[in-house]
Parts: sequence; structure tokens; C-alpha cells
Amino acid sequence: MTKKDFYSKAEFFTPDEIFDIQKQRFINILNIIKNTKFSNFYQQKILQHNQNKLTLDNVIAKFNNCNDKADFYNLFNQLIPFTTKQDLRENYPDKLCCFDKKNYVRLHCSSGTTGNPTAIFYTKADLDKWADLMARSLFVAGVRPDDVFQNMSGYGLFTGGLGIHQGAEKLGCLTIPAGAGNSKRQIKLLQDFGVTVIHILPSYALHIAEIISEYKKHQFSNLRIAIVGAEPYSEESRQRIQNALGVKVFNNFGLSEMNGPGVGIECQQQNGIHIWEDSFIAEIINPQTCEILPNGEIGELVLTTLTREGMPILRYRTRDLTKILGNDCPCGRNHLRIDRILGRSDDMFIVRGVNIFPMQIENILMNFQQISNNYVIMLQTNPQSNLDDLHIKVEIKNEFFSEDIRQLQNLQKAIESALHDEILVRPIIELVQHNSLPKSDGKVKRVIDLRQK
Ligand code: DLL
Repeated sequence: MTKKDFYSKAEFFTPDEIFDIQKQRFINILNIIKNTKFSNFYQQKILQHNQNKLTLDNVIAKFNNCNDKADFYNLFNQLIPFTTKQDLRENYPDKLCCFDKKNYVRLHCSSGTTGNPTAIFYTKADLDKWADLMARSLFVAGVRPDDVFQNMSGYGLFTGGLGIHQGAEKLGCLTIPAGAGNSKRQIKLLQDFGVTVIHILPSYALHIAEIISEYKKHQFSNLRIAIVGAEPYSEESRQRIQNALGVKVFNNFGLSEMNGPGVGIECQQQNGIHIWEDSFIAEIINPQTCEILPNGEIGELVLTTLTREGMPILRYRTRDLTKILGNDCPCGRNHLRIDRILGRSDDMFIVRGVNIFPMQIENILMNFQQISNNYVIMLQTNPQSNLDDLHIKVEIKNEFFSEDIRQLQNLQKAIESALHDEILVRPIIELVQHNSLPKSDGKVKRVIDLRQK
């Protein structure tokens, strides 16, 4: 790739340039926090964290005087407290807003299922920067202004709708706000408008992939890129989507608390997600001890907004588990790469004393060519033994749903033992007919916990 092939010069900043801009932007954020009359959340939190020994002016001066990268991050770790989802819930709806209400032009909410959601407010400048980051992300995945872009994600409070949309428009694509669901209509739009790029959630992509593979391939010959994110998916699932749709799939990461999508994306190398470090500081911590982990160790991703003026969030504990892969990449960008998200710390469940992530199960299931793209994991208490059972229903492709019971039993056993080798618990596998499990066009719920508490 030539160095001229970029959307923003920031993509090719050197590590030193990235550090300089992080420092400058972080101090800027601290000044917003210090000067605001509308939120005392971080003013108090930072003072409490350093036991009132330093004023915010002292904290800012310390960062200002720090010119060494390692010292800066040490200081950051020492002086800046973590923010949790609980903090955001307790301060719902707007206690982190640093400006008067009239300065905000949009809000979104995160996809929480219980209690208060978290609401994020954006000023006009915040929206412009977010659109720019999203446009940059799409460009890095290979999207260009002459592409026709179909956004198959739900619009509304979820940031996957408008967040992606504004990026595609900013880049100059003809952007179709298709929204989620209604597969027949999606396919008609794909065909009628010669769509070249789609944005889609992985669970829905796997579903659409099955429908599309029933059509003749040439009808979608224009389609070349799928931007896929918002929920975890395995490398095997990526391969399935790529093969079925004849596209290259790019893993796209973000969360409402950090604007939404546009926090990072894979480049042409498809070797991990580049986090846009000129706009976010990324760290990986041990979720139990909160210690910073070295590159390569799996832990919880912690992110800080560096450019959002209206509602900065510092050291947000995302609960997403991943590892840092490094900050060099054959594409020439130095923004650090993280591994695909393995799952959320709150997705993990324990069966018979073993910690299991849904993604470990998906990794194994998707290796069986007989299994179609849908499955559900059920946790139940066995009434006889009173122990937890791991019950997995998997859809079988029509061509393998044989009437020969022995064939099905062999397949069932093979899946059971492959899973047992991986997760050390023997699951109960139930093979079900294709299209018999519930489908979702939003974020899918793969685990249903029916255990007696
Ligand atoms: O899901 C933002 C988004 C929209 C990202 C569209 C990408 C595409 P939330 O609803 O706040 O925001 O959910 C954020 O989704 O903490 C992760 O657990 C998960 N997530 C997002 N992207 C990925 C990804 C949007 N590429 C939460 N891989 C995050 C795995 C992802 N999980």
C-alpha cells in the first residue's frame, strides 16, 4: 500500500506523533473537565482517587510537564480513575454532560438489557469527529466514495444505524438506510441498486448468507465488502460469511460509550482491529486486580475518549476481553491492533466449576460443515443430579438432515467430543432442523440461562 492511500493523515502517524497528539488531546479533555459548571462527576472522582492531595490544576500540570511516553502512561495509571458501567447508570441520564443542554444535537443509548441504559450526548463537533472516524474506518477497510453502501443495521438509539450511516455518507458513498431484518427486501435492495458494500451484524450475516447461497452467485457480483461488528464472532464465522457472500469481511469495533462504531477496524491485512489511538487511549487490564497487562495477555479493554468535548469518558471498563497484538502492521499504520473480542466478561458462564465463553463453543461448532449458522446454548439444572447441564441446540443443514438415525447419532457424538475437548464439560447436543431456531436481526442472544438460582 502506498502512503498516499489514506483518508486521514492521522492513519500514518508515527508512534511519537501518536503520543504527542494523545498528550495534547488528553490535557484538553482535562481542561474541559476542570472548567465545566455542568458536571462535577470527574472533578470529584479525580480528587477522591488521589485522596485530595492534588487539585485538578496540579494534575494537569503533571501531565503537561511529562514528555516521556512511559512516564505519561504511568501517570495516567496513577492519577486517573476507572469509569464503570455502574458509574454511568448512577449518573443517568445526563450528569456527565460538560455543556449546557442547548449545545447537544443528538443522543444515543447503549444496548443494556437491565436497569438504566447509558445515554451518550453529542455536540455538533462530536458528531463531526465521529463521522470522520467512521469514514476513516470504512476507507481503511477498502470502501471508496463510488461505492453503494447498504446499512443493514437497526436505526434508532443503537449506534450501528446512524453512526455507520453518517460515516458512509461523509466518505461519499451512495448510502441506503435499509435497517435491520426483512431479508427479502434486503436482497431486493442489494440487487436493484448494485450494492457493493454492506454493514451487517455477524448473526444476521450468517442468516442472510444462508438465504443468499440459495440465489445464483452472479446476481450479487457487485458486492465486495462486508463491514461486520457489534457482537463477537469467530474466525470460522468470518470464513463462512466471506464464502457465502463472495466478500471480504472486516471486523469493525465500537461501543456507545466511545461514540459507537468507529473506535477501530481491521485493515486489508485482516489481522486484528486497529484502534484509532489519536482519538482513544486503549489499555488492557486484569479485570480482577485492575493491573495493566503486557501486550499479548488477555484481559479487559479499557478506553478513554480523547476528542469528545460534550461528554468525555475516562478509562472506561468495557468488559470486552481481548489482547493487544502490537502496533506494527504490514499496512504501515502504527495504531495498535487488538485481537477480535473473545466475549464480554459478563458473557462468561460457569458450568460444573468450569468457566466457559460462548465464543469457545462457536469456534468448535462452525468447524462442522454439517452445522448451519444458527445455534443456542441453554443452561439447565438437571432435576435428578441437581447439577448444571449444558444443552446446545444446533441447526443442521438440510442436505445433512438425514433419515439415517445412525448418521445423525455419529454427528452428535463427534460434536459432543470436540466440545468436550475444548471446554472440558460434556454438553448435551440436540440436532434440530434448519430454520427451526429463533432468528434475530439485532444483537443475538446465544445463551439462555434456565438454571434454578
Ligand atoms: O455495538 C457499536 C457498534 C455498532 C459497533 C455497529 C460495531 C458496529 P453497543 O450497543 O454499545 O455499541 O455495544 C457495544 O458490543 O462493548 C462489545 O461487547 C460489542 N461489540 C461491538 N463491536 C464488536 C466487535 C455497538 N467487532 C458492545 N466484535 C461492545 C465483538 C463487539 N464485539
